[in-house]
Formats: sequence, structure tokens, C-alpha cells
Amino acid sequence: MNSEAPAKPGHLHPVTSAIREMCLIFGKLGFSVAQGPELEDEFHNFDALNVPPDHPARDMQDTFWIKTKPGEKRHVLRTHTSSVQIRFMEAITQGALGPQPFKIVIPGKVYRNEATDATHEAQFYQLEGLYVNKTVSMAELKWVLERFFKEFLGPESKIRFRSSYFGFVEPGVEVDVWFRGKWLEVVGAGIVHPKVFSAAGLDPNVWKGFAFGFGVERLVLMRYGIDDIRHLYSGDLRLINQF
Ligand code: YSA
Repeated sequence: MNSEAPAKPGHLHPVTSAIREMCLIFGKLGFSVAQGPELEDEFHNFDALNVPPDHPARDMQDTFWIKTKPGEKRHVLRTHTSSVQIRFMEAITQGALGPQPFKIVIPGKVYRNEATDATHEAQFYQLEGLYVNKTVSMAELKWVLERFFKEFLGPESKIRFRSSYFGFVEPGVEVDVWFRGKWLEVVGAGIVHPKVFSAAGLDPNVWKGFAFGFGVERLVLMRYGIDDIRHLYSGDLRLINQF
């Protein structure tokens, strides 16, 4: 610990309380919370999400690969929470009730082999969302995200979509949020790619969906005006005790 002041009893880390608050906001919009493993196989982290074999995200520099013997299934520390989209849909297809509409959010730790700086950690949290039903639109996606940001960052926040590429959605967008006079890029999102449904065992001719994912710490930094992500994990109680 860098600080001599003891932690105040009952205090939660700002990232923990942000995740709880985010889940409550999405809960009011009908989303339940789902979870999945942090040690993931290549299929759930990349293949099933239509991330091509030569995509740079699979590179040694970006991903923590677990050592395996030749011929063994390759494992990674998950690089995003999108892997849980596949796990949840697999569970739905194998469940007693069979395929059905659902809305979930997935908060969780993810890992990337990168040099840390003011906005990058090698271990951080994402919050993923997935809504699956027989018809789902970009307009609904926009409404849900706007409702979320108005509650989490304040009623003056608004959002805009810019087209972008992620293998697991088509169309794909980056979402910018208007906060304290600036547009900030905070979310990846889009309409679930039919190949993702097929990989998870759901019929893409029947099921449609939207998905989104964002970095939790980046939103905590914005909301509280903290200038460096590393402060959150320095163990300095002078920071923690302010929340
Ligand atoms: C996209 C489309 C979907 O339908 C669903 C999810 C997504 C998001 C996608 N899985 C993804 O991981 N995109 S991302 O690489 O751009 O990361 C998402 C967010 O994580 C970023 O916007 C950023 O807020 C945060 N992030 C990324 N690298 C980070 C980081 N936060 C802290 N440290 C890092 N090193």
C-alpha cells in the first residue's frame, strides 16, 4: 500500500461499484447478468466470433497464449468478453427450454499483452451486452446505449454511431459519447453476424441480435476526471477512499 490511511470499512473499489451500477442500469432495461471463463479456448475467443486466422488480434504481441503441446487445443487469457456471447448461446441451444429470446450483460476481466500507459492496462474490465430475438434493430441498440449513458454519465450525454469493423457484427459501429464538450470513442457494437449464430448452434435465419462491448475503466476515468488508468490499480488508498 502506498498510503498510510487505512481503507474505510465497507468501501468498494470504484471499478467494482461502477460494474454494479452498470448492471443495475441494464437490469432496469431487462438485461440479466451472465459470466464465462477467463481462460478461454481459441474457438470461443476468436473462431466462433468470425475473427480470421490472420487477424492481428491473435498475434503473440496482443494475446497471452497458454503453452500447449503440439496437437492440443490452444488456450488464451480471453482478450474480450465477446467469447461469453458464444458460451451463453451454446448453453441456450443445449438447454431444456431450447432457443428463446434473451438479453444479457457480461461484465468481466480481459487480458491483452500490451505496454501500459495512461489509457491502457494489460488486465482490465469490459462489459458486453447481447440481445437476441426474432427481430432486432440498430435503432433499438442506439436507444439502449443512449439510455445507459444518460444514466451513467448524466442526462446531457448523447451518442453517435460511426461505421467500423468487427468480425462478429455486420454492420459494425464504434459508438462515440458526448461528454463534457467532447465526442469520446467508447464502445464497439453492431448487429450479430449470422456466422456467430451458426457457430453457437442458433439458426441465423430465425434469430437476430445486437451486441456491444466497452471498457469499464475508461468510463470510470471519464466520469471522475481521473487522468491515468494506472491510478486505479496502484493500491493507493488515497484514491480508493474518495469513493
Ligand atoms: C464490438 C462489437 C460487439 O458486437 C461486441 C463487442 C465489441 C467490442 C470488442 N470485443 C472489443 O474488445 N473491442 S476493443 O478492442 O476496441 O475494446 C473495447 C473497449 O475496451 C475499448 O473501446 C476500450 O474502452 C477498452 N480497452 C481496449 N484496450 C484496453 C481497454 N481499456 C483499458 N486498457 C486496454 N488495454
